[in-house]
Amino acid sequence: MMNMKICAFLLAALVAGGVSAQRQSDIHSGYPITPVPFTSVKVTDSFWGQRLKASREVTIPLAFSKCEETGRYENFVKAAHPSENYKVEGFSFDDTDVYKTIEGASYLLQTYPDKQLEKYIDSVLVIVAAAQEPDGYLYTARTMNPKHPHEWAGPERWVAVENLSHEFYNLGHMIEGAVAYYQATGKRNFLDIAIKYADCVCEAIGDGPDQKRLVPGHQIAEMALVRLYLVTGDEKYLKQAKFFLDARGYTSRRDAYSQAHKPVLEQDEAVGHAVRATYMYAGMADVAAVTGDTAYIHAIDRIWDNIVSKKLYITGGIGARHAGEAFGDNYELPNLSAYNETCAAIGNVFVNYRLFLLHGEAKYFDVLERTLYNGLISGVSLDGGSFFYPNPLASTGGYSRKPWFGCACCPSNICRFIPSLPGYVYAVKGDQVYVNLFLSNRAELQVGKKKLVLEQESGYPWNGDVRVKVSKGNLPFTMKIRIPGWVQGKAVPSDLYAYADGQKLGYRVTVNGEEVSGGLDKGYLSIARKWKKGDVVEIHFDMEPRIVKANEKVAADRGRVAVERGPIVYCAEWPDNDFNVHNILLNQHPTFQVEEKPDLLYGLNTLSTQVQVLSYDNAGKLALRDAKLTLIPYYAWAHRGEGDMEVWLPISVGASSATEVEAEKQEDNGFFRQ
Ligand code: FUB
Ligand code: ZN
Repeated sequence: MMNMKICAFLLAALVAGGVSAQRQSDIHSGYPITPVPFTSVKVTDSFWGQRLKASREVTIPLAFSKCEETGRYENFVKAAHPSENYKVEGFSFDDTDVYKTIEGASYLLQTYPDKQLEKYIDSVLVIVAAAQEPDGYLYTARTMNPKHPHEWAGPERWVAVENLSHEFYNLGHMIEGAVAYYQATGKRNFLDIAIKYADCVCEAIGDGPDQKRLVPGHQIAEMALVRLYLVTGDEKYLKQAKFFLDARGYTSRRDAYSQAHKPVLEQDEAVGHAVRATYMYAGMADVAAVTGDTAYIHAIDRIWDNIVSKKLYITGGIGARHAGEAFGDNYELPNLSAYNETCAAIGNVFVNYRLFLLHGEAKYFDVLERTLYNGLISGVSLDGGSFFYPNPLASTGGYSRKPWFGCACCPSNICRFIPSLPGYVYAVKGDQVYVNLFLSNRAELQVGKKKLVLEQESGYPWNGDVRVKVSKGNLPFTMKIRIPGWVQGKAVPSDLYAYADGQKLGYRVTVNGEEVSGGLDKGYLSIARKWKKGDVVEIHFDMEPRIVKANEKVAADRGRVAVERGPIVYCAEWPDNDFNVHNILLNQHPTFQVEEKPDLLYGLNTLSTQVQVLSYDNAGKLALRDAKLTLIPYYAWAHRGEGDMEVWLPISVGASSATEVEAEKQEDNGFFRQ
C-alpha cells in the first residue's frame, strides 16, 4: 500500500501542476529526513570546486566523445535499422554509458545552464528514441540484429536477464538519466522513452499468469523504478521495484555472486559482486522509505554492520576480490590485490546516504565521508580526464588511470556522481537542519515553510575550521552539526580500525563567539535557538596526523599502520621517496610534520616522518638507514607515473618485505583494459 505521506506529496505536485513543481520531487522523497537537493547548494569550495570544474570541463565532454568514438551512439543508429549483417560488439550494457553521461550532464545543467549542451543531448536522444522498438523495448545489443544478438543477450528477450544480458540494468540507468534530464530541463523527451521501456518490462515481468518471474542479474532497476514512481506517481513502478527485490532468491538464479543465495530479507552479510550488492541495498532502502516496510531496513542494517565491521577498506573502498568483482570473506582485505572498483565506492556512498536518511545517525556520514575523500575520488584523476577501475591500497607498479575502458562503467559513474555531490551537504527534518559535510558553499534551504540561507566557509579537508553563517532567515530551528568520528577517536563505527593512540581530538563550536557546550546525540551537536540573519557558527576540529591499526584478524594489515589526518587517508609513493616505500619501518611512536604544498598535485598537504629503510649490504647482512618518509593523500597517487605505493606502512619488522607484497598479486579479469 502506498505510503500516505508520499501520496499527499504527489498530490501536491500534481495540483501545483507545473513542471517546476514536479522538478522539486526528489529522488529521496519518502525518507524521514529530507535532503537539500544539489540544485540548492552552490559550491564555492576550492577542493570540491576544482573537482566540479574538472567534471564539467573535462570528464563529461570526454565521456560524450568516447560514446561517439567507440560506437556507442552508432549502436542506437544500427538498432533503428536492424540488419543481420551487424556484428554486435562491446558489452551488453554499453547503452548505459550514454544514459549515465546524460545523467551527469543533467546535474551540471541545473547549476550551469548550457543551451549548447542541452542541444547536444537532445540530438543524442533523437537517435536513442529511434532505436526503441514499438512496444518500448530498448536494448541495442539485441535490436540491431535480433537473429544474432550479443553473446550475453540470449536468443530471446529476457532469457539471459538473470545472467549477463543486463536488459534490466540498462532500464535502470536509462530511468536514472531520464529523470535527471527531465528535472534539469523540464523536457520529457528522455523521460517518455524510459517510461515506455519501463512499461514494457512491467508488462512482461512479474507474478501474473502471463508474466515471466525474473529478477535483474545486475541490480539498479530497483532504485530507479522507485525514482520513476516518485516522478510519475504511477504505483506500478514501485510494485515492480518491490517485485524485483521480493522475488530474488526464489527464481532460478540462486547464487551469492548475484545476492540471490537467500531472500533479500534474510540476508545479513555483504556477498558477491560489490556493485550489484550496493545497488540492491540502496534499492531496498528506497522501497522501505516509501512503503514503510521495516523488514528491508532490518536487513540492510545487518548487512551494513557486516561491511563496516569486516569488509571495509580504510579508504572506504569495498569489494576485495578481482574474481567476481566481489566482496571477500570477513576480514579478507588484501592491499596490493584489492579490487575496490570505483563503482562500488559510489554504491557504498548510496547505501550510507540512504541509511542516514532513514536513521539520522552521523556514523553513516562518517563512512560516506571516508569513502568520498579517499576510495571514491581516487577513481578519477585530478584533471578529470582519466580513471581507475580498481583502487588498490598498494602498488609495485603497473597502475595508471586510463581515459576510458572497454567496460566503461567507472568513468560514466564518475560522470554522474561528482556533479551530484552538492546534494550530500545538508538535510532537513522538520525544524532540524543537518550539516553533514564541510565545504564552502551557499545553500538555500526550506525549513518548514520558511526559507533559510546558509553560507559555509571551510578549510576542509586541510584544516578543521568551518564557519556557517545564517545569511537569510529569522526563525527557530536546531542546527545539527556532525562531529566526525575521526574527531571523536572512532576511525570507523566498528572495531575494524582504531586510532593507535586511542585518543579523542578536541573540537570547539561557538555561536556569535559564545561557546556551545552539550553532549552529542547520534553524533551531532545540536544548537536550538531562534536564529537571525548574521548569526555565525564557528567550528574548529583539531586535525592531527594519526596512526590507525587494523583489527588483528585482517591478515594483510598485521604489523602495519595507516596514516590519516582529518578525513584524508595518506599513502607513501615513489616520487616523494628515494627508497622503496615497501622496505621501511616506521618508528614505534612516529611523529609527523604537516606541510602545505600549494603547487603539488592541485594543492595538498603532505605529511612526513622519520623511518628506517631496510636493505641488504654486500655481505648479505640486513642494513638500516634513517630516512624521511613523505606521504601524500591516497586520492592523489599515480599522477606522476607508475610505481610503488603503500597505504599500510610496516611498523613491525616482519611486515617490511617487498617479496611478501609481490606474492599477493592476482589475475586481471580484463574488464578494465582500454
Ligand atoms: O556489469 C555492469 C558493470 O560492469 C558492473 O557494475 C561493473 O562491476 C562491471 O562489471
Ligand atoms: Zn565500474
